[in-house]
Amino acid sequence: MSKYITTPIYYVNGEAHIGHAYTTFIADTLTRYEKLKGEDTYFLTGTDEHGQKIEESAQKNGKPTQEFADEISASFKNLWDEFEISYDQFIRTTDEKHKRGVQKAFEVMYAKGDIYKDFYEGHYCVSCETFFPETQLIDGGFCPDCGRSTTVLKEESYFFRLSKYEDALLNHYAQNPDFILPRSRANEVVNFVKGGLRDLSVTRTSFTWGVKMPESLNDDKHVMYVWLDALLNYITALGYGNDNEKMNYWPASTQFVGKDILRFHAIYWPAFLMSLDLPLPKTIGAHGWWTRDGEKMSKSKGNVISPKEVSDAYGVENLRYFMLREVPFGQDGDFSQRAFIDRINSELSNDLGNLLNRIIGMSGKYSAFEIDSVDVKKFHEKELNAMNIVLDSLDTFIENLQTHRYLEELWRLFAIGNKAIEEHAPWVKMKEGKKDEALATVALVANILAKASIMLSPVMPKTTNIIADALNFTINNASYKELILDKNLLKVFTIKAVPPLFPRVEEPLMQEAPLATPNAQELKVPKTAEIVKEEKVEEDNLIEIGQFFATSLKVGTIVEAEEVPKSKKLLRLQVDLGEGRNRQVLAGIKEFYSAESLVNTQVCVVANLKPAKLMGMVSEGMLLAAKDTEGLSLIRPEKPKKAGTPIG
Ligand code: ME8
Repeated sequence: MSKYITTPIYYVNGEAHIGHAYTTFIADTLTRYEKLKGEDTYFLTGTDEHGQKIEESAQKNGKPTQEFADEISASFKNLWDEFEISYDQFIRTTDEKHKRGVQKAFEVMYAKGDIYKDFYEGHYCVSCETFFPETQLIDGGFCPDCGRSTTVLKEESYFFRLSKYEDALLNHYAQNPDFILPRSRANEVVNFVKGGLRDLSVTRTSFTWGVKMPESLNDDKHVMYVWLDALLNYITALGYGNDNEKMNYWPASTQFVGKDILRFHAIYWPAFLMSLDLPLPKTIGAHGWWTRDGEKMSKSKGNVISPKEVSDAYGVENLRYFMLREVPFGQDGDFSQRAFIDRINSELSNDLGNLLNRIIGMSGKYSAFEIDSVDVKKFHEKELNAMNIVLDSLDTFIENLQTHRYLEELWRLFAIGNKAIEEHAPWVKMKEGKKDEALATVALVANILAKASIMLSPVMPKTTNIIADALNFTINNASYKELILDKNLLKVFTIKAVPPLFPRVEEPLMQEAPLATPNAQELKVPKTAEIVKEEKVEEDNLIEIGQFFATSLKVGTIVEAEEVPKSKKLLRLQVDLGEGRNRQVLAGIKEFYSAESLVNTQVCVVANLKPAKLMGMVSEGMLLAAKDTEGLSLIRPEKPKKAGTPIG
């Protein structure tokens, strides 16, 4: 059976960060693994380019929307090309073929009676491109997913009869326990559906940057809801609604998503497919988040790490290994250079790199680099059995998407090799005149390395090719069959020396980038280059008085203040802005002010910032402060003013 593997299509509102790289690395690894096994595999990735969020990002950047989308989409594609991601297709939702496919799907659902026209009134979060019922809003107005403020929209809209598919979905989850992996994530989806599904608004009239309605509906006031448009990419890429050329790959075998978009993929997507009478994907694999100081890394928060920067410093294959090994699939992980360096030094350099160097060295001394497996079975049956048990166990781990367990088990092979060398001490055997035994140990380890490199190749394709080259074989489906499935040993060959594959890393190779969350950004001491850049921006970019007044500055009285546990920088303040309720403001000023000293003092607050979440808490404003080399000082009114007094 053929395999079809997908990543989410990434929004073009900012460049890729390591969260996107992670999803793409896992999908690439699984694709390479399936291809190694000889499966006919198709791998799709791409970019999601419609919707209000993209329109707004383009405006902010002063570019026409399509031009902006072209640039960011190309930056994703170029990065994946530089990383040698083995995708078969890079889809863009602005591709004409995709748009036609979406229109076709809309027509099919409409003809079936699954789409109807009505009115929608609700709270809409532009950042998440989602409506939320009032009961789900935080403090009556803020988005439950991202904490930003929502806007009330009343629109004529087409609706998809999601409610109709409630039972069918529940049935599908019950009968297909691997539909959502890890299985622990399935409960939240099941509970959400059991809570009742409302029909889904699938068109918008408030903006125009989207796929147009099918001509047959003759209703060009509407454009498609971005999630309907985006989800359908997985079939339009295969020619749905056009030539159906690659529809033989459908249903997908594994669709990778971050847990943030599991609901869309495990509820809406299968319901759309049922409506189109298409089979459902076998598995939706939902991984956790890469965080920074405990917060999800995201383009809109600006706290991201660039995959290019990391790969330039540490190498892309080391990065792939680290990301897949460090975090159990489905769980969150904090990106730490320390942890990364530890894994490079101990697992890659010591366990793998040194083992290879040791046998190259020994075979050079004992047998002029010739390696012969002829006596391996005789002297190392125990090790061969242990090795085969490990090799046989690996498939289950990767098929269950447990990449960390896969690599952990794979590393047992190197432990078997290292232990065999210690126990059998070939240098002693040589002195005792037992050359055949010494050479058998060296050959055992060469075989372990060969088999391990085949299985490691989906994660580290280039590095393992170098190892295979040293061991005089090629990693491909034929060698997979020969050495892994048939459990054969290497034929006689001459081993080659290799350049150091994993140089030890003594100290961090990247400067720890400053956190760019709103508060921290405000408080950051600019480096000289930044000052120059900012001054230049000021010169080139004078603002109108109206732009200044777009910022609502107010006097606030701090009513309560406390430290945020586990945060070096943050204080949590309750600030009275004369609104009848206090605002919670998280301010990065802990190093400069004690919580007690702030209570009952006045500050200047930016009062109309979109709320942001810091360390899981909503912050609804920002304090003005000045910082130089001597420290930070809050900006306060010269004389006390009534809370809420406007500044300007
Ligand atoms: O959601 N940690 O696009 P997007 C791990 N266009 N993975 C992360 C991550 C993080 N901190 N941040 C992002 C969209 N990702 C939609 C998808 S699909 C039909 C439409 C990864 O650019 C993760 O895979 O916000 C997440 O699901 C995806 O990027 C979201 O990318």
